[in-house]
Amino acid sequence: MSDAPRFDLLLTHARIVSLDDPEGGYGEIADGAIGCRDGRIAWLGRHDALPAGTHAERVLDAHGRLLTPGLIDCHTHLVFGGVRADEFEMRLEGASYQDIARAGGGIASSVAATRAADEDSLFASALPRARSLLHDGVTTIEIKSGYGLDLDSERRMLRVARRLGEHLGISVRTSFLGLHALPTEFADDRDGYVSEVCERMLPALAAEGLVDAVDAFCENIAFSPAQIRRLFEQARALQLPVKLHAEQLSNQHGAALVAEFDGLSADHLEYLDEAGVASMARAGTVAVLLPGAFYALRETRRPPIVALRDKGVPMAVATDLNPGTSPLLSLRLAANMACTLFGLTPAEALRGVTAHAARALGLDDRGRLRAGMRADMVLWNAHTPAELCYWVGGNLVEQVLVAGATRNGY
Ligand code: DI6
Ligand code: FE
Repeated sequence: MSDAPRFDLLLTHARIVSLDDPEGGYGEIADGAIGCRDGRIAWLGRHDALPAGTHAERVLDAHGRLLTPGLIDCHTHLVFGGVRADEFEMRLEGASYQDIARAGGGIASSVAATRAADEDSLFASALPRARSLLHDGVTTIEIKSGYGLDLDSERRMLRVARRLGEHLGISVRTSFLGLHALPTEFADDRDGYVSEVCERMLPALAAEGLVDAVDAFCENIAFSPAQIRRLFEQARALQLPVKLHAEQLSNQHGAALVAEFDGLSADHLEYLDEAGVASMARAGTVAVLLPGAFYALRETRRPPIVALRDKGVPMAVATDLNPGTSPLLSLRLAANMACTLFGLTPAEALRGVTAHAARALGLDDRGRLRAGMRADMVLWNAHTPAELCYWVGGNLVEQVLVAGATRNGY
């Protein structure tokens, strides 16, 4: 009996939705079991195929409930000072996002509030936002900088992001978004700010281990493809992966640029054209769909879902949680919106918040349930996978496991 498996945790009688299906289906096992050892999935299969003599330190009976990979929010800006509900009111009265940005509001107002906040107060304000995501079964969160726009303030944001991960016992991946907006002290010198970001801020923050990826905002109210190319060249020299806010408000051909640098993802994409889709398909760059921003800005132009699907571009879905364009605190609601507003199927939306979100972060150890993967899993008070996209709001989570352990942080 010496080769009978021994597990730290054995989940029994689960309706497993592995999302590990090359055809793009749910990858379901109706009455499944999963054995975990040392934080990883050691065995997965039909319950009645469990090897004889299996021993487990702890057994959790799922009673037929749905089990999925932990959700992954691969695009957030959840660390910031202040709130911008006033801009919500202005937009309801007819002002556009661009009008507000040009008048000195928008990102600039979050920059002022973020610069004024010390590390502890930034942490305290971000914590409940991160917890909201956790309540939806999120086990990995990407967090961007980009409201500091000077070295010390960007560092403070990234340190807070790391601290949130440690405090909550989840994975946090950081993206440096220095080229998010132009800080007032460089108002007449956009290229000077690009140099500051490329030559000083990025190398310093990367050397401190605070940067997992490099992002930028490619837009006529932000930075041009030529400026972003300089940043991406620096990222390449530092061996850091890149991603990009691309084609959100207009077509700047940002998706082709990030694909040229073998980028992890191009995000937003409402104004993406056929050539951009083709570049992403060639490079394997993930399309990160952000229906929260589409909804909040009352955008009418949708990302080209049919073309992305036809060309086999993997589609992820994220909250874009930020104070301006997407004050959205639920990834499951983002998945619902991706179906209702963009026309994804529930299977696509679920892959979008798991397997494809992992890929958008360059992580190959999570997002699907299979032997060898991290044991990040959610047990839901739901019986069919489509339900996870169908309910609008509410709390469907029964239990969350991070690396095989019940998550702390509530
Ligand atoms: N696109 C967005 O939707 C957010 N950033 C970006 O590049 C908006 C950020 C904000 O308005 O604070
Ligand atoms: Fe964003």
